[in-house]
Amino acid sequence: MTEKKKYKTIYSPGLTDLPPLPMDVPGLIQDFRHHYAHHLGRDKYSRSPRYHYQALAYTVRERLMERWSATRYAYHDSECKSGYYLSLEFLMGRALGNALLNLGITDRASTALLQLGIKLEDLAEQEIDAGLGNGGLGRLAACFLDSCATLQLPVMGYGIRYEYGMFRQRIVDGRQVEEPDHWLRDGNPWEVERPEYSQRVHFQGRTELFVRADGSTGRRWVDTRDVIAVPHDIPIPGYQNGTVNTLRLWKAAPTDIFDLGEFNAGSYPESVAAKNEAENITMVLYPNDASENGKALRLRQQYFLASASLQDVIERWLALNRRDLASFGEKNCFQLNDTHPSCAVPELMRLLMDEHGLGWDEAWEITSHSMAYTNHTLLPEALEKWPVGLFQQLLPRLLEIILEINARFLGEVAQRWPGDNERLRRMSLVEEGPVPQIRMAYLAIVGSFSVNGVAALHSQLLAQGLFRDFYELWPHKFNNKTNGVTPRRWLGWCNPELTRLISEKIGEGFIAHLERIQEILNFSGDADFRAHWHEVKQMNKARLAELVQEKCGVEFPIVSLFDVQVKRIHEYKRQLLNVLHVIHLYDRIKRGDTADWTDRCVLIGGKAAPGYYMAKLIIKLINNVASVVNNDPEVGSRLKVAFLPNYRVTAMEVVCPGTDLSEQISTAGKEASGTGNMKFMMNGAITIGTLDGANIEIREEVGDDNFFMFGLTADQVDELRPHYNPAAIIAGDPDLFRVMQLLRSGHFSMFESGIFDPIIDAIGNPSDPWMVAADFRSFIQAQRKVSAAYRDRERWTRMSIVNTARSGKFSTDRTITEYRNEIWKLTPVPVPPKRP
Ligand code: B1H
Repeated sequence: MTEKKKYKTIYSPGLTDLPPLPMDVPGLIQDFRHHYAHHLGRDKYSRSPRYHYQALAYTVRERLMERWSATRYAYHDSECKSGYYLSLEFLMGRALGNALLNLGITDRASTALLQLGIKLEDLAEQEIDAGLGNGGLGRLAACFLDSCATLQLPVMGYGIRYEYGMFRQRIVDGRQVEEPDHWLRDGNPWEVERPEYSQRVHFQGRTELFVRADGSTGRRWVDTRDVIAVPHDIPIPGYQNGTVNTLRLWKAAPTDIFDLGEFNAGSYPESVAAKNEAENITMVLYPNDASENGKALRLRQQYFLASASLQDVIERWLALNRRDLASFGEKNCFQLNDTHPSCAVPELMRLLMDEHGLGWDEAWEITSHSMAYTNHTLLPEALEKWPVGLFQQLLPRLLEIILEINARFLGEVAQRWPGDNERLRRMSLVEEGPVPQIRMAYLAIVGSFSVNGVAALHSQLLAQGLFRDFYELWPHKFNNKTNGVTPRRWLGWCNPELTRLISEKIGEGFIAHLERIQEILNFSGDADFRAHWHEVKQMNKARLAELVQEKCGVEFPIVSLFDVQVKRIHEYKRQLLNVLHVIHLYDRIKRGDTADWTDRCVLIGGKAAPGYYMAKLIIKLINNVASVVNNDPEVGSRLKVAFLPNYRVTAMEVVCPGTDLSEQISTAGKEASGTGNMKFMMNGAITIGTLDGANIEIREEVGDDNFFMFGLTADQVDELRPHYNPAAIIAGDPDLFRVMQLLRSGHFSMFESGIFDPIIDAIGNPSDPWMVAADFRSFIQAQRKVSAAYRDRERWTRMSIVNTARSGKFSTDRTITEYRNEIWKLTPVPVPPKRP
C-alpha cells in the first residue's frame, strides 16, 4: 500500500491552476468559517477553543500550500544546486504564529478573529509544541530552516516524525516526573503525508559475493528485513518572500502484509509483531541530550533517516537528469547535524555502488564531495561509537563499506607518516578493545569535505584537541560557523512590543537584516527612548511573572532583577553554581548583610535526561532551596526562587523577553556554543557568563562594560585540573564555607536527611570535572557587580539597549549565509508571486 511503485505521475495542471487566496480580513473570515463549519464539522454549540485553533491553522495552511508548490516549481525550473540538512532533531515549537508572521498577516488574522469574538492569543495557546528535539542542537536545526527559507535557498530538512517527542516534565515533591508527549493525538494540520514518495529501508540479513553479467564481481546485501519510510512534509515559510521550503519527516511503516506473511511463514501474531517492530523505529525521540547513549534502536533510527533521505534525493535527481549520476556530487550537498546521521557516508557509497552500479572510486568522489559534518560537542560521553558487532548484525553491508573506507584511509595515513603505528591506532575508524567500536565522528570527518564547529572557541578546540590528528592531515577541511537564532521567532514573534519600539525608530527591515538593528544605538542617548525601552521590559516581565505565578505558585515582583537560567540540566552547565549563589544570598539575608541590596527573582528551568541521576538530584535541590527561601518571612521580597516545569520552545518565547540577567555559566571549554545566550541578548538581557562557547563572541560584540564576565578560561581550567583542590578552596572562602555548611547541615533536605550528599561530595571532589568550587568566588563578585548595576536604572537600560543593538551577528541569517558561501555554494532562487 505504501510502496511507491503503485503510484504513477498523472500530469494535471487543470487541478492546480487556481487563483491566489485572499489575504484580507473578509477573506480570512470567510475561510475561517468554512473550515470551522464545513471542514471540521463544528456548529454554533461546539465552542472548544481547539477547533478555533484548527480552523485558523487550516486557513493559514492553504495560504502556505500555494506558495509551497510555487517554490517547488521555481527550484525545479532553475536546475539549481540543492542542500539537505540531515538531523535526528528538529525542535520546531509552535507553527501558527510563525506562519502568520512570515505571511505578514498577524494583524489581519487578529482583527478577523476579533470580529468573530475570538482572541488570537487564546487560540494560539491551543497548539502543542512540535518537540522533536532535545535542546540547542534541535532548535538550531529549526532556526536554520527558517533562515534558509528567508534567504530563498533551496535547502530541505530531513528528519524523523517521532510519534512521541521530548517528554513532558512535571515536578512532584520537587522531583522530575516524565510523561509521554503524544503530540499527534489531535492530528497535525501542519503536515502533508506523501505516501507516493515512500522508500524501502533494509535491515539485518547478510552479504554475499555475486558475479555480474560482464564477469566482474561485487557484494550485495540479501535476506534483509525491510521497513517502509513514509514522508510527512512540513511547510517552512520564509519571511514575507513567497518562499516555502520543506521539512520532510519520515515515519516507519511495515512492508505490506504479504511480505510479512511470507517472512513469518503465515503466522499472524508474528506478522503483527513485525509490524510493531517496524513502527517502533519512529516511535520516540531519545531524550539524552549530550549524555550517555548507545541503544540498538537508536542506530536503527539513524540509519533509517540516512537511507530514506538519500534514496529520496537520488530518486528525484535521476528523474530530472535521465539516470546520470556523474554530476550528483556537484549539485547536492548534505550537512550532517552532528554524527547522528553519519551513516549517510557509507549509505551513499552503498546506494551508488550496489544500487546504481558505480565503482568505488567514482562513488567515493561523489560521496566525499557532497558530505559536510558539523560537530556540536567536545564532551567525551556524547561522542558516538557503535560496537562493530551491532553493525554486523543490523547493517552488515554498511560495516563492510566502513571497513573498506578505513583500510583505504589508513593507507593514506601510512603514506603520509610511514611507520607511525601509534598514529594509525589513534586515527582508525575502529577503536580496538574488548568491544571494538566504530568511531562515528572519524567516519564523518573522513567522508566529508568540510568539518565545522559551532563557535570560534569550539572550532579552535576541535582542531587543537579532539580532532588534532585529522586537522594535521586535512587542515583545509576545518572551519568555524558560529551559531545563531532566527530573529523572526526570537524577536519579531516573541517580543512584539520591543519590535514595535525598534521599528518606530529604524523601520521594519531589521527583522530580515538584523545587522541593521545596531542603528538603535543612535537613540540610546535619548531619555524618552530609554524610558520606553524600560517600560517594554517591565511589561514583558509582568507577562513572565504571570507564567511563574501560574506554573510555580511563586510571586515575582517586577521591580526585582529577573535572573534566569533555562536550558537542559547538565552538570557542565553548572546550574549547581547558580544554586550556590542563591544559597549565598539567602545566607547574607539571614546574617543581616543586606546593605545596598538588590531584590532578585531567580528562575531556573530545564529537563534532565531520565537516566541522569545527578541532574535529577540538582532539580530536587533547586526546588528544596526555593521552598525554604520563599517561605522564610525574613527573606520577603529580597529573594524569590522558582523552578519552571516543562521548559520548552514555547516557554522560552515568554521567558527571554522578560529576563534582565542571562545566566551562561558553563565550565569554560564545555559548552560548544549555546544559543539561549543569543535569544536573551537579542531581547535586551545582559549576560553573566564564562568565557565559553559563543559567550566570548557576545562579549566581543557588546564590549567588556556590557557583559559580566567571570571564571577561569578554558586554558586555565586545563592547567588547574591536575592540582585542583576544592577542599582548600572551601576552607579558604568563608562565604563558600557557610554555603557548604548549610548544605551539609540538612537545612534544605527537609525530611530526607543526606539526600544531597552526592552533590556535596561532587563539589568537594578533586576530580570534579566541572570545577564548581573553582569559579565560586569569581561568580559571587560578578553577581555583586550585577546587583549594583541594576540599581542604576539608566545605566542598566543603556546596557540592555547595547545588547539588543549588537545582536546582529547572532542571526542565523548570518550563520546560514556563511554555510551557503563557504560550504554549500548555493545560489538563492526567487519565487515569483502568483498573479490573480
Ligand atoms: C549539543 C548535543 C547533543 N551538542 C547528543 N551536542 C544528543 C548530543 O540525543 N543525543 O544523543 C543530542 C544533542 N547538543 C548542543 O548543540 C551544544 O551543547 C550547544 O552548546 C550548542 O549551542 C548546540 C547547537 O550547536
